[in-house]
Amino acid sequence: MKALAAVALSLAAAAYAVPAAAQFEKAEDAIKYRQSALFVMGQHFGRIGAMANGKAPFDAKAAQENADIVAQLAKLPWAGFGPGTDKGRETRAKPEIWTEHAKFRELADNLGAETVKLAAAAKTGDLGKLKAAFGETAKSCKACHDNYRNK
Ligand code: ASC
Repeated sequence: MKALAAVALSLAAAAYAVPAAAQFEKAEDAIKYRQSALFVMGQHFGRIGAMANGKAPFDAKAAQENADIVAQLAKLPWAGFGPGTDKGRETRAKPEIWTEHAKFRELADNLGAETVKLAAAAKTGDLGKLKAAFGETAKSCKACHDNYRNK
C-alpha cells in the first residue's frame, strides 16, 4: 500500500515538474494554456518592472517573490506550442514557430536563463542589480515577440 502511494505520488510529482509532458485535449486548450501562462507571467514581471522603472516603491521582498514566480512560469508556455496548435483559438502566434522550431526553442531557453538571473538578482536586494536583470529579461521577451508574435 505504501509502495503504491509512493508510486502515485512520484507520478503526480513528475506530471507537475515536467510541463513538457502536459497533454491537451484539444488545440484550443493548448493555446489557452500558453496564453494564460504568458499573461500571468507578464503580470508578475510587470510588478518588477514598475519597481525597476521607479513607478512603484522598491520592495525587495515583493521583487523576490515576483521574480521567483516569473522564473517558474517561464518554464510553462512552451508545452502549449505543440504540433497542430497553430490554430484552434484566436492567437497572435506566427506560423514560423512551427517551422523554425530550433530557433523558437533557443529564444524560449534564453528567456528561461534570464529569468533565473532575474530571480538571483532579486535575492541580492540590490535595486541596481534588479534593474539590470529586468532589462535583460525584457530583451529576451521582446526577441521572441519581434520574431514570432503578430502585432
Ligand atoms: C513586459 C511584458 C512583456 C515584456 C515585453 C518586453 O512587461 O508583459 O511582454 O515586458 O514588453 O519587451
